[in-house]
Amino acid sequence: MEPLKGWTALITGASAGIGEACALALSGAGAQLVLAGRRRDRLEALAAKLRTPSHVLELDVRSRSEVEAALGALPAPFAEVDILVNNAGLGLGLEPAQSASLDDWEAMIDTNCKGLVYVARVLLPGMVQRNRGHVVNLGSVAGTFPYPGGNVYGATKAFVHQFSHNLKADLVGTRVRVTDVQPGMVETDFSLVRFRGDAERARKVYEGMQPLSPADIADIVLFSVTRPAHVNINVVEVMPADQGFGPFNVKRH
Ligand code: NDP
Ligand code: 8X3
Repeated sequence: MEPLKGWTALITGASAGIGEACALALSGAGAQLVLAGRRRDRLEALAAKLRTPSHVLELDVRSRSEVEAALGALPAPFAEVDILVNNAGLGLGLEPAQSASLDDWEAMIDTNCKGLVYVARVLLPGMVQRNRGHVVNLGSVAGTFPYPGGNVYGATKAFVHQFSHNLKADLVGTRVRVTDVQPGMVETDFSLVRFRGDAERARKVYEGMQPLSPADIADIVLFSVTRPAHVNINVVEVMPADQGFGPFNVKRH
């Protein structure tokens, strides 16, 4: 069965992790794809594995001019994007706010917030005009639950949550849907990026527990976009069975 046959999906951050898994899942369901990210070689390798047509788009979502130019000039067969998986994002560092790098904070805001809205803003008019579309934003449990060192990363994901709800408010009455998927721990390159290539530190994040896999998240994205047109899944919060909520931290004197 190919429930997404005739649909075009654009995935940001398709070169790794959750984005790559979403590409495999949506292509498996029949969608043709625009695969966006900075690492062209990885996008091309993924394109070669897909069973549906795809278009590789080398794109840094932090650049508003690049996003506007690239998405405004998609080749005709891919120009009408029905599904946006707004997934490109990153966490950088885990230092407390008073010593964290302001450059890292800016990179997270530029990617997770500004990049996400640039892409959405360019694609939304076409979706509304055609009265057909779905924006899936990758939030995080970090947008709801604080943890030490989560400071700006968590704040960017709180932004994603509220932006998703406000998008939904604007789109009421159209057949353009919005879903905020908020995962807990998923084993990808996320921690490797967060710890600047320190593979041992990244490995330890998932040690002795079973994290979610990128395919688990892709499954949720596929489920969300294949509901009947009148059904909008607003938010999905998902954690590994092995993850829970931290207690309040109290400093006793
Ligand atoms: P990965 O590091 O494996 O993948 C991140 C993807 O984002 C890569 O494809 C990368 O592509 C892309 N990306 C990063 N910066 C940019 C940019 N400036 N322009 C374009 N693409 C960019 O991490 P995940 O798959 O885990 O992360 C995907 C999303 O899921 C993120 O938004 C993350 O915050 C979120 N998330 C992850 C969780 C986890 O535990 N892993 C939990 C909750 C949410 P390239 O480098 O080629 O540009
Ligand atoms: C990424 C998961 O828990 O490291 O969003 O913030 S976490």
